Amino acid sequence: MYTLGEFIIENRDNFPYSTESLLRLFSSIKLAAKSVHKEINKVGLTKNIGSSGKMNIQGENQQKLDFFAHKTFIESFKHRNVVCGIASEESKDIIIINKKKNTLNDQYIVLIDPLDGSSNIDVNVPIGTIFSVFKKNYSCEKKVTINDFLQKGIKQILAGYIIYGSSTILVYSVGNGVHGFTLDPSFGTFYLSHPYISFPKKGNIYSINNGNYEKFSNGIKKFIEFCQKKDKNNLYTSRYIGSLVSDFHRNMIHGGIYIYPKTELSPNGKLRLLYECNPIAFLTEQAGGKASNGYERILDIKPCKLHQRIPFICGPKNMVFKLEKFIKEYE
Ligand code: P6P
Repeated sequence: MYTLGEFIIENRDNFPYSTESLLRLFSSIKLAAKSVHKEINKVGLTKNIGSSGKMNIQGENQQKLDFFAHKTFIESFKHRNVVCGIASEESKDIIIINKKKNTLNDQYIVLIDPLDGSSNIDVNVPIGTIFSVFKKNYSCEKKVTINDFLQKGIKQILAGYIIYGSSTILVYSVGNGVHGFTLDPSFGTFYLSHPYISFPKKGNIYSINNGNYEKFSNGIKKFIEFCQKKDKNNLYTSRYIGSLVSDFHRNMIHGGIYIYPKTELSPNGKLRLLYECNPIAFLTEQAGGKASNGYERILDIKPCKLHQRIPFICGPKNMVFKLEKFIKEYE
C-alpha cells in the first residue's frame, strides 16, 4: 500500500511545481491532522470539549477545539519554510510568515477552515479540516498582501480535506484526480485507500437543510419537490448531517448533491467562498462533478473579501444542471 509520501513521489510528473515543496506542504498537513485526530478522539475526556466562550470573526460560537485546530495547523505550516501566508476561518486577518534564509523559492498561500462542523463535536458527529493552497500571486520577493489570497479558485494548486470520522481520511487533489488516504493510528501513517475517487454517474442523494424550506427561493423549492415527487421511478433520498465535509465525502462516494442556498435571511448563503467552497468545488470538478452558486462556476468567481459567503451547490453534473434549470425557470 502506498503511503501519502510515496504516492506523491510516484505521481510527481503530474505536479507542475517542485515535489519537495509539495512534500513539505503535506508534511505540515499530516502532522497537524494527526494531532487534531488524537485530540478529537478523546475530546470527551479532555478540557477541549465545549465552547471557548468567544465568538469568531463570523459571529459564531467558537468551540475550544476550533481554536486548538487553528493553532495546530498554523504552527505546523510555520515550520516548513514553504508557506508565506495563511488565512483561517478563526482569524479575522491574514497571517504573514516571514521568509527564513533556508526557504524554498516556491512560496505558498494556504487558506483553511481548521475545524468545519465543529458544533457537532460534543455529539460525536464527523467533522473536518478543509484546506486550499495557491502559489503566491506576485513575485516571491514582494511582501504577502491580501491580493495573494483573493485569487480565483481555478488557480488552486492543491485542495483537500481531512475527515475525522469512523476513520480519519485525508482527501486531496493537485489537479490529477481525487485521492483518499486513511490514517493507520498505530503507525501514524496515511495509506492510499481511495485512489481516483469520482462521483457515480447517477446520484440519488440530496443534502439540504429542510428546516430553511420556507426561506428558500422558488427554484430551490421546486427542486426539492422534484426530488420528493411520489413516483415509482423516483429514487431520491435526503441525507443531511450538517457537517459539510461529511455530507460532501458521502455524496462524492455514493452520488449526491449538496446545496447551501441563499435564503431571505442570508442572501449570500452561509458557506465561505475561500476556505470552504473553493476547495470543495476544486475536488468536485476533479471527481467529475460540477460546483456553482446556482448561476456561475464557483472556481471562476473573483473573491473580493477574505470571509465572503456565497450560495453553494456541488455534486454530479446531471443533478447540478437540473437544479440550475429550476433556478433559471422559477427565480
Ligand atoms: P446549517 C458548519 O457550521 C457548516 O459551515 C457546514 O459544515 C455545514 O454544512 C453547515 O454549516 C450547516 O449549516 O445552517 O444547516 O446548520
